[in-house]
Amino acid sequence: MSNLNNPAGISRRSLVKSTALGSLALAAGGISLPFGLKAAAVAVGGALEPSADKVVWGACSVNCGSRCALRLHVRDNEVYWVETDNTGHDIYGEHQVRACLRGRSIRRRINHPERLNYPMKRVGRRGEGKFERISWDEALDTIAKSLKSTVEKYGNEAVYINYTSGIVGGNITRSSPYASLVARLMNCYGGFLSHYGTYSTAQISCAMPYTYGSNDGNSTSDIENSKLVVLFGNNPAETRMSGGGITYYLEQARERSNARMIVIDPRYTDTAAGREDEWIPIRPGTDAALVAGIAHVLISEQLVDQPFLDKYCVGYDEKTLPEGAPANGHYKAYILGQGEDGVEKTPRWASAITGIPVDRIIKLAREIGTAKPAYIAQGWGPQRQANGELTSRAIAMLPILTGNVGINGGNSGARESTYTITIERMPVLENPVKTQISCFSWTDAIARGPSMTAKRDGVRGKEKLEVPIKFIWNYAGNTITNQHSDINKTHDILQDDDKCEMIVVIENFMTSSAKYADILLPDLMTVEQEDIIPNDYAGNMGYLIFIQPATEAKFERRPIYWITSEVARRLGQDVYQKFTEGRTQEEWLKYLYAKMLARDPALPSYEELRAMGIYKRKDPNGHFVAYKAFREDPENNPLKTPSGKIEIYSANLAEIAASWELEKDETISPLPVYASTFEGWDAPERSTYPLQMFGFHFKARTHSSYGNIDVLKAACRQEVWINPIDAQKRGIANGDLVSVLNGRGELRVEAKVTPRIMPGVAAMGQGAWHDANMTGDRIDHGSCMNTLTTQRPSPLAKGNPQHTNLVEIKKA
Ligand SMILES: Nc1nc2c(c(=O)[nH]1)N[C@H]1C(S)=C(S)[C@@H](COP(=O)(O)OP(=O)(O)OC[C@H]3O[C@@H](n4cnc5c(=O)[nH]c(N)nc54)[C@H](O)[C@@H]3O)O[C@H]1N2
Ligand SMILES: Nc1nc2c(c(=O)[nH]1)N[C@H]1C(S)=C(S)[C@@H](COP(=O)(O)OP(=O)(O)OC[C@H]3O[C@@H](n4cnc5c(=O)[nH]c(N)nc54)[C@H](O)[C@@H]3O)O[C@H]1N2
Ligand code: SF4
Ligand SMILES: [Mo]
Repeated sequence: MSNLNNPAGISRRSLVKSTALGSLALAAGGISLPFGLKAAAVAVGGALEPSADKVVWGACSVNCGSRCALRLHVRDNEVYWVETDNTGHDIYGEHQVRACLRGRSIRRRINHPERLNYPMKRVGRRGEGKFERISWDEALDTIAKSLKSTVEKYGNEAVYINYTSGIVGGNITRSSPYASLVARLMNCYGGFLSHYGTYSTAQISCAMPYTYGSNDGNSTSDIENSKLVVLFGNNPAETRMSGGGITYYLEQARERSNARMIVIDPRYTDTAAGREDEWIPIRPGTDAALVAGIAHVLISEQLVDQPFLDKYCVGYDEKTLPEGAPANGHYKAYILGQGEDGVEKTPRWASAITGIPVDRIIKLAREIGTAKPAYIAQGWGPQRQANGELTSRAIAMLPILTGNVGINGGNSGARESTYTITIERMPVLENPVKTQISCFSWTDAIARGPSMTAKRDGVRGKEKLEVPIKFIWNYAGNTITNQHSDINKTHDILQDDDKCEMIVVIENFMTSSAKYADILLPDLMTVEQEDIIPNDYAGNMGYLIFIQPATEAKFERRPIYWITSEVARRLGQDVYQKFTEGRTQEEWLKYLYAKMLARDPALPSYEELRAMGIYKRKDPNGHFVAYKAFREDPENNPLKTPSGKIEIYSANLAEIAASWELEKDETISPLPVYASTFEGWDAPERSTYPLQMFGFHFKARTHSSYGNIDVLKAACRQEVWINPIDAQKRGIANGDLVSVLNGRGELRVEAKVTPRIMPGVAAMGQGAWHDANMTGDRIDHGSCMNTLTTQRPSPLAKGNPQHTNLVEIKKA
C-alpha cells in the first residue's frame, strides 16, 4: 500500500514544514508548482521543524455507488499516506468500509500537478483550452453580470444546471444538480430550467414505476435467503467495488445460502470471474426477447404462479386485463402468439434474436421456474440501451411470473436497494420555473430549444420550450463532453458562443469539459472541507462519515459554499441573505445535523460523530424487501400504480403510445414486449458497422474521475474487448493499436482479444479522457467512448442510449 501511495519516492520526512506559510508565499508569487517542486522550494526557504502526524477522517465521494471512509495521514499540511476504515470487529454485517484502489490513490488527485489553482477565463475559441488567470472578483463579477443579463433578456428558463455527479452525498458539497448549492442559488434568483432523469438510470427509473409504482429491489444481503441468483447486465465487482459494499454482500450472502448464480451479459464480467455457475452471453439490447422465450416455457410447462398473478397483477391474462385494453392485449396472448403481432415467442424465436441456444433458454426457464426463492436482478447496463425502457420492465416479468416479488430471498427484477441513514441536506428551496427537459437533451435545447415539444421531445411542465439554453452551470461534472454522447457534435454546438453564451465550470482539474468553460473556477475537494456524508449502496448496514479538512485551502481554491455565496452577494443583498440565511458553512452543518438528531435521536451527537469519524448502523428491519407490505396485504398497502397493483399491462403507457410522436423504429408499449431498435443487432447500418459496441463502467476509474492517475491507468489498461473470431477476420492481434469508428467519430485504442466477449460485440471501459485535435482530424487518442455514441434519445424516457452503438474496428 505504501508503495502505491508514495511511489514518487520522495521522503516526506526530509521536507520542512510551514505549508501554511509556504503555500501562501507561493500563492502570492502566483506560481503554480507541482507538489514535489513546491515542497522542495519551501524546504529551501525555511528551517522549521517538521510537525507531528495527524490522521484525518475523509471519504471518497465520487459517483461509483459505494462510499468509502478514508483516513488521511497528514504532516506539514500535506497528505502523505492514505489508509481506510479500521474500526469495528470487521465481521460481515459490522464490517469495515474499505476503499478500493481509486480511493486509496486520492493523494495523487489532491496533489496532482494539473490541479486547478486559480480562477480563469477563456481567451481562445471555446473548447480550445486557452485560458488566462483572473482574480476571484473578476470571475464572480463576470458570472453575476452574465446571469443578470441572461435572465433579463431571455428569462430564467434560459439558465440550465447541467447533470453532474462528481460529488455524491454530503450536506453541503453534493453536486447533484437538483440538490446542490448551485440549485439553491438559482432558486433564490428566480429559478432555472431543470431536468428529469439521470445518465445512470434514465430508462429504468422512467419505466419501472409503470409496472410497480417505483423502482425498488431487495437488499443484496437478502441473498442469504435465496436459492438462485440471476443477474442481467449487473456487475457489482466493478460497479459496487467497495470492500463495504454490494460486491462483498453478494459474495458473503451467497456463501451463506449457497445460491447458484447465473450471469447474463455479453461480457464475462469480473462478477462472474469463476464465482458464477453459468455465464450466458447475450446480444446487447435483446434481454426482453430472452425473457419472452423463458415466459413461453414457464407458461407451457405450468411453471407460472397463477394465484400470484390473479391476486397482485393487472394484465397477465384476460381475467385481469383492464377495461379499455384491446382484446388479446394481455401478456399471455403476446407470448403465445395470439396478440397483435401474431408471433409465438418460442425459445427458438428468442434464440434467433439473442444468440442463446434454444436448449439453454429452456433449461434457464425451468431453473427459474423451480428455484424458490430466486433473486432476479438487473444492473443498469441493459437499460442504457435504446430500447431500455422495454427491457427493464421485461426483466421484471420473470419474478412476477414466478411470484418472487415481495418475499425474502426474492426480488422485483430491479437492481438492489440499500439501507441508508438519511441525512438532512442543504434545503435547495423551490424552483419557480416548472419547465423540465430530460437530462440527456440539453445539447438539443441549446441547438433548437424552442422547437422542442412535450409529445416529441419529452419537455415537461409546458407544451414546448420557450427559449434555448443560454447559460450553463457545471459544478463537478464532465458531462459537457466526456460523459455526454457524440463529442464531435457537442463541440460544434458549443463552439458557437452566440448560441449558449456562458458556461461556468467549477472543477478540480482541466477536464475535457472544463476546456469548454468561459469561466473556470478552482474548487476545494470534499476531503478539504468539513461535511457529513452518508453511505451509498451498502446492503443493510448504513453509515455516516464526518469529513474533516485534511489540509488548509491551497492556492486560490475555494469551497463551493463560498463561491455560490459570493455570486449571490453580487446578485443583490436580498439574494445573499436568502441564500446564506446568515450562516457560515460550519453553522449550516451544525444546524442541519441538529435537525437530523431531532428526527433520529439514536444518532451520536455532533461532537461525538466528529470524534468517531464513522458511525455505522444495521437496518433494524433486517433485510430490505421490496414491496413486502404490498405482498402481505395488498388491500391496505397498494402500490403507487393507478390500479394499486403490479401493472403488467399499463393503461398509462397505452395512452402515451397512442399520443406521442414517434419514429418508425421507436416503440412504446403498454406491455413489456421485445422491440428492436435503431443501431441494434438487426439494424441496416450493420452492413457498414458490423460490431455492436458498448462502454462498461470500469474499475480503473469512476467515469472520468481518477482517470488521470498514472498508477491506476497502468494497473487497468484502457482496451477495446473483441472476440478472437472478429479479431482474426480483421487481422488484429492482442495488444494491437486499432481504430474504432462509425459515422460520428473515430478513436484509437489497444485491442484486448478475448473470448470473454461474445462474437459480434465489442466493449471498452467508458470514461477515458477524450484527447483529440478538434481543429484537425478529431481522432480521439484518449479512447473516450463518447466519440462514438449518439445524441438520439430513447423513445419514452428520452434518455441516453450510450450502450447502443454500431462500429467497425480496424488495425490502425
Ligand atoms: N458512453 C458512456 N457514457 C456515459 C456512461 C456510460 O455508461 N457510457 N455513463 C453515464 C453515467 S451513468 C453517468 S452517472 C455519467 C457521469 O458523468 P459525470 O457526472 O460527468 O462523472 P465524472 O466523469 O466522474 O465527472 C465528475 C467530475 O467531477 C469532478 N469532481 C470530483 N470531485 C470534485 C470536487 O470535490 N469538486 C469539484 N468541483 N469537482 C469535482 C471530477 O474532477 C470530474 O471531472 O456519465 C455518463 N456517461
Ligand atoms: N468502477 C466503477 N464503478 C461504477 C462506476 C464507474 O464509472 N466505475 N459508475 C457508477 C455509476 S454512476 C453507475 S450509473 C453504475 C452503472 O452500473 P451499470 O449500468 O450496471 O454498469 P454497466 O457497466 O454500464 O453495465 C453493467 C453490465 O451490463 C452489461 N450490458 C451492457 N449492455 C447489456 C445488455 O443489453 N444486456 C445485458 N444483459 N447486459 C448488458 C455490461 O457488459 C456490464 O457488465 O456504476 C457505478 N459504479
Ligand atoms: S471509488 Fe468508490 S469504491 Fe473506490 S474508494 Fe471511492 S467510494 Fe470507495
Ligand atoms: Mo451513473
